[in-house]
Amino acid sequence: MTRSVIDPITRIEGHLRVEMEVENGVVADAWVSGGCFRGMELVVQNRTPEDAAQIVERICGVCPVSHAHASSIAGDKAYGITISNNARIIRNLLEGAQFLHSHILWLYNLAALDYVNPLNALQANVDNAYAVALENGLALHSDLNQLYDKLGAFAANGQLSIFSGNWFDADNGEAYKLTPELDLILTSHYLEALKMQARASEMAALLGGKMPHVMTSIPGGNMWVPTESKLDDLLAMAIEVRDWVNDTVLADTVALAGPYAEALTFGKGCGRYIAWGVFEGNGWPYGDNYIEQMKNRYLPMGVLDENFGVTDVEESKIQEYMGHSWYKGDDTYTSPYFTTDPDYTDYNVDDRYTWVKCPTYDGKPMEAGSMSRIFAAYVRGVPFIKENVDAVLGILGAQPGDLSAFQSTLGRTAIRQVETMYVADLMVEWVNELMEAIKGGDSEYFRAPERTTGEGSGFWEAPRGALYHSEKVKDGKIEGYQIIIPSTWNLAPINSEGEHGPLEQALIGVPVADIEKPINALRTVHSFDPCTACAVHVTDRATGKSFETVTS
Ligand code: NFE
Repeated sequence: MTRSVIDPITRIEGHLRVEMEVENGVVADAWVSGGCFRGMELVVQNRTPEDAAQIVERICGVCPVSHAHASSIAGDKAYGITISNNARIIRNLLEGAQFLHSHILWLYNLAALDYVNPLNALQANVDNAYAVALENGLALHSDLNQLYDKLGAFAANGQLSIFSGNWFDADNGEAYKLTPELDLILTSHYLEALKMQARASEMAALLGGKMPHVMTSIPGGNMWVPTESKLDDLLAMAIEVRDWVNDTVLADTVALAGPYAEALTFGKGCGRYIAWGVFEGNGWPYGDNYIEQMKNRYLPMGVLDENFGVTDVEESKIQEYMGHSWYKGDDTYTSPYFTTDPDYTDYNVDDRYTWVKCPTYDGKPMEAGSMSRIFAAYVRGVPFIKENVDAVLGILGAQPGDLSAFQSTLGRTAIRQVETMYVADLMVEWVNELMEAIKGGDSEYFRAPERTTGEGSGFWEAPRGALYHSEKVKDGKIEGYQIIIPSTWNLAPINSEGEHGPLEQALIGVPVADIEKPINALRTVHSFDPCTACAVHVTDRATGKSFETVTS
């Protein structure tokens, strides 16, 4: 038995450590530790819900829009507001722009370097690379000769910058397996992706005043007022990103499936999934029927069991357990009455080893994220998702409807591309929908509060998965606030029943040829697209301002 540790994990957001026990070349046990302590919920105490939506999005620079929206939905509910149809479309557009930014950035600029070695591209025959691209249906938007020369100059310079420190030199049979020609083609997409994620961000900035940390979505709707020229710009950018996405993301991921087929055999995780749903549907409004609203989202809500059976979310089944995290006590709290007293003790995997709390649903660990959303959408019969998921299953040699074929490290990586394509398509549809609504004379974007005392929970999705904000408001001021973040579900430690969290379970069974460079473990971590800046939050009971203290 040997220990293998990756600390810090790079090419993610935040501070994450993974410790594994390796036996006979396979991970036998694993512990995931979030090493960053924050305190965002405290900051919004005694402030207005409008302020809260602006403040809580500072949790993260990758998914601020999702936090603004989950907070705004909680505020809408506390204030008794149903937002206008225009505000619904604009929130969808703003959220969609951020999803595209995040998914493109994650695939190409964060995860791909586990599979693609840009320096190996220098061994390529450029003419052959063109032929390989044509044979495999891979997009050619860049001049590969120019890129080859540029890479040569870059390598000769000796300062490898972001390409240094990776495990490109690992020589253990499981490391980098692409031909130099494929490495060259995919490196061209890596560089194009830098522009495309920026373009998606530009859409968010246009709709939100700036990005990250947009300014326009607040309880009551959205403050962005479209003009003809802004809508034109938005449509042009949405089409540009959609066309690039449709050309690249899925074909590129499929190109990895041959050389890295082994990554389809490990990394399953806990096999249970939650999605709260995102992008409000066009049967608007749904009035007080929030469950119906969540089921009718473009990516609908769903809680999935081991057999992909879907049920509706019940808020009271969400709990958080503290016993393995650096907080006082071993209690389990039930939604929305969570509380937290931070209390750092030593890093000890037999006791407490992370700042990440342990959320469970019905007592079980649950995976959040793109795969959960796609599974929920597939089971609920969303046409685009069904069609494209079945097409990908065909490419993987699996039967239509066999969702279990995705339950692996590379499956999780591949299925996210269906979502990227779906959102890229929807962005164009929503711009057109907004234009039609305005042409039809609809100019309502914002509604004032119906009341100033109330409470509400915003169930929504960030790119990394199910996001929950809950608030209690009295006379227009926040008395209690709670957040559960997607990565908190995925990076959760062992629960009160001794069951490992989703990423920990995914790591167990991963082959490790070299404990110094456990690249399959890194691929598995990246397949979850973790963010520890998002994952760790506290409400300090000692101040008397936590949700639990107020309500009990
Ligand atoms: Ni910091 Fe976030 C997303 C949220 S995940 S990236 O997506 O919520 O922890």
